[in-house]
Amino acid sequence: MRVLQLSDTHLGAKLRVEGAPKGWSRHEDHLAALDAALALVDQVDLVVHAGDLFDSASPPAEVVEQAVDRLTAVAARVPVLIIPGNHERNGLTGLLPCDASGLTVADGARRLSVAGLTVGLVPFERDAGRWAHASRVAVGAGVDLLVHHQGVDGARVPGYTFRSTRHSDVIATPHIPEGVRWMASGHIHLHQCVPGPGWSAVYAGSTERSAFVEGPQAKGAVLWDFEEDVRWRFVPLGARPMRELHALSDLRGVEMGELVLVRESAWVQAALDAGAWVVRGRRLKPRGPGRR
Ligand SMILES: [Mn+2]
Repeated sequence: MRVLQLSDTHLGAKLRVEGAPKGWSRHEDHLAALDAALALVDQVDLVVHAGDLFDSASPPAEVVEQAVDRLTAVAARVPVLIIPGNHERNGLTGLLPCDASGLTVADGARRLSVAGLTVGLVPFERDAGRWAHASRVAVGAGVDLLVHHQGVDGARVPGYTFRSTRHSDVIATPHIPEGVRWMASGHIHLHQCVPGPGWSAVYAGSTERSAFVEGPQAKGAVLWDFEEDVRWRFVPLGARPMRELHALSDLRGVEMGELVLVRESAWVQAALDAGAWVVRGRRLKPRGPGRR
């Protein structure tokens, strides 16, 4: 059994950009990244989307329509399972068709057998205790794969490690039902595998960059293979390059259409001349003594 895992597609995300062709919207990049991930459907028996399909709880109608077109087209070929992330605080059943053949939209914890696998689905929860309760419902007598949208203890992003002791929505071993071995996780945009005692949480990461800090990160999806051994691998896919300008010399190697964060207005023209699409950032205030 082969499974395609993607998450954090953030359809409908907006960004104010100078230098891009008229009418261009950052949403096009997120849509292209979703399409690139879904193009892997030929290689799998099941698709799971681990949350944050949309960037907002009330995405524009045309964005919803584009998502529905794609998900229903894929679901006509192999089953598609999707859960809401923290960006979809009103759930997804009001936005996506729940009667479309092959598409399962789970706004609550669910356990189901599909494509020869038993899968648990747990939507994002603001509180790890609530997540623990929901995951027990989703796991029941056991699952091959638990799909969720949550930070797990030990997960990392640049300059930060998620800790359940610091944030009430971060889950750790005591929250994870016994017997759960593999988790297809969403929420954290940096692809990674977080190993725990007896379990592993595999984050596919976001399919497109949604912040400049994600500039150096590879973006893509995860392909799972459930045979006698369970194996997974990250498949890097295209994403628009992004960088932050700390000095004019950082413009070296900028690609045409690269998104460049510029905090010094005096540098904007040089960046545009280099082919960059410019995002203006606020100047950072110097941190002196006595300031925090
Ligand atoms: Mn999220």
